[in-house]
Amino acid sequence: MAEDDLAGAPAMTAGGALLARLKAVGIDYIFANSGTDFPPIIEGLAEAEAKGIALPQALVMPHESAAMGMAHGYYLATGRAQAVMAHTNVGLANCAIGAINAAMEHVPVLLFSGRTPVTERGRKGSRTVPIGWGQEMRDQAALVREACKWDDELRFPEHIPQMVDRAHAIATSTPRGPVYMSLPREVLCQPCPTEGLAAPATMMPAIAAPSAEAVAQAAALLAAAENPVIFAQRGAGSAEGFAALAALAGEWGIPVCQYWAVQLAMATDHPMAAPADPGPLLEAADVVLVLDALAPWSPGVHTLRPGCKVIQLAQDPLYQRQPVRYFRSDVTLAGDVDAGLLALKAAMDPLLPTHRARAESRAAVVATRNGKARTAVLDTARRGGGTPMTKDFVSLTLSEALAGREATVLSELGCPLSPMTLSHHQAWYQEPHSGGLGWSFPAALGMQLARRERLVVATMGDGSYMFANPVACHQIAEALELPILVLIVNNAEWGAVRQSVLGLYPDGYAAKTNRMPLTALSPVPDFVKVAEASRAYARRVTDGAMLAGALAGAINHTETKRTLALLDITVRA
Ligand SMILES: Cc1ncc(C[n+]2csc(CCOP(=O)(O)OP(=O)(O)O)c2C)c(N)n1
Ligand SMILES: [Mg+2]
Repeated sequence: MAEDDLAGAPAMTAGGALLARLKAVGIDYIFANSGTDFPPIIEGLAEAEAKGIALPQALVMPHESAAMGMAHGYYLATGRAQAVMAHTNVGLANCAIGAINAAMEHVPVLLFSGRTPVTERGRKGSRTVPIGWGQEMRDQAALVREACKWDDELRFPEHIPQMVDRAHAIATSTPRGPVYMSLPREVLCQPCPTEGLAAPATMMPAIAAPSAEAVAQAAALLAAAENPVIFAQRGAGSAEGFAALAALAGEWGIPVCQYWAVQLAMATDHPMAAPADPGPLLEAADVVLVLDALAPWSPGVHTLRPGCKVIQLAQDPLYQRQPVRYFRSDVTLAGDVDAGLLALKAAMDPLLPTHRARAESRAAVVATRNGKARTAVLDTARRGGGTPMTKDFVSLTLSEALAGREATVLSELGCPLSPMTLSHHQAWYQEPHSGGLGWSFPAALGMQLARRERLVVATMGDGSYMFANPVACHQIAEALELPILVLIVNNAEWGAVRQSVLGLYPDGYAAKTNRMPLTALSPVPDFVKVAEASRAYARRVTDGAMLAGALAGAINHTETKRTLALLDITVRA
């Protein structure tokens, strides 16, 4: 549109137009932490309200890490990308860990932050206060560029519809991930034509799918294998993918190893669900199917048999953003895991009659082996119920408390997966492999926002709870009435860091100290009081014998009183 064409056309503040366009492409929520760059956005919200223009719901986020975590959780629950808006460079810096986590997990997020005014005077929105100079950056997008698929700056208000369309289409194209757009204050203050703002998106995402030939090649390899194995880390993509994997593995007698899983690909009590240790499986494997696994095993410890063929299926099966990742891939299938699994199953089904005898005898052997291993895991977990408890005991007891409910459990150094009995594709989420801690509390809030009827349980270490900016998260839970259940598995330390020291220096000086340097968190804060500061239900549990009752009480609270419940559970270091 030429400048002349804009004159006289119906218009609104560009800040409001941006929000209106976000609504049109399907954004439900804007998780926002505002600042002096926001007047045109806030004015736009009010203007749209006054003019009856549909906008996404804008929610106040007292910390940007919560905004990113909630957008992440909301996407995991719904498959719908959301928007985060932050204040200039400083707010964006607080979004960086969330962007790194989102990129790792292929979670699309439309990330925006203001740009300090470009002009010192003479324009609406020009600099007025010293931060106008103080927040200037030579390359603001660089703060998140490594994590983002695309970034650009809004230069003219009339670019808003096409830029939003492009941002959304790129974020939601495979491999999905965050995108970033910077918003200079003067541009947001300008009028933007309203015509077409509510029109459907002009750009559709590109969704990759493997070729039929590649799928047939993978199917032939798996069907002919003596000892096939499946590794899965990021789930099976959807309920359909989950069901397809359960059927495929069951019919063909293929063990499924969920080593360091961040999402559930197979019910933990499925006969083909193997122990999480890749070692014994790889010793025998002649064909391996890797389902969206960044590091399906640890090459320093586990080795493939000579001649073993590897098939990798994922949105980005070669993980192209990672400089170093040398897992072989003889057949590389790029696309969504659920669609890929359905295609693979369809290609393998006709081959089954020829191979049925071998598949059935293998299934019997694998099921017996897995059953024994699972019984041992559950027995060990059951024995961990003293004072203090083990994490495995907490996990088993939580799982028993959730029986019969379609709950979602998150774990960030919280409850381990193996002692749980979980059976649907949205039953389990662990912190992203990027490891930016402080993720599970806000991600659970985002999931609860999307699925208000579901029981969402965020389990996390005491360290992870503190990384989450818990005061901000409790404020959000109360303000938005999000009745999640939070379990802090509290060992008063950064146990993972201590374990890592013991792993590298098992007989070293640090191993012999009473209190290992840089790992202790005592004196631990009174987390019950932190939760109570936002009027949540909160209890401490120190004795394993009391845990089942405490969980029942907390779950009952979330279901009847509909506010957050927190249990601070003392576990062994
Ligand atoms: C933002 C961030 N800072 C630091 C780390 C390093 N780190 C990894 S695990 C861990 C300890 C987590 O402690 P906690 O949640 O209490 O679980 P625990 O290890 O005690 O089981 C730390 C500090 C990280 N992953 N992310
Ligand atoms: Mg800890």
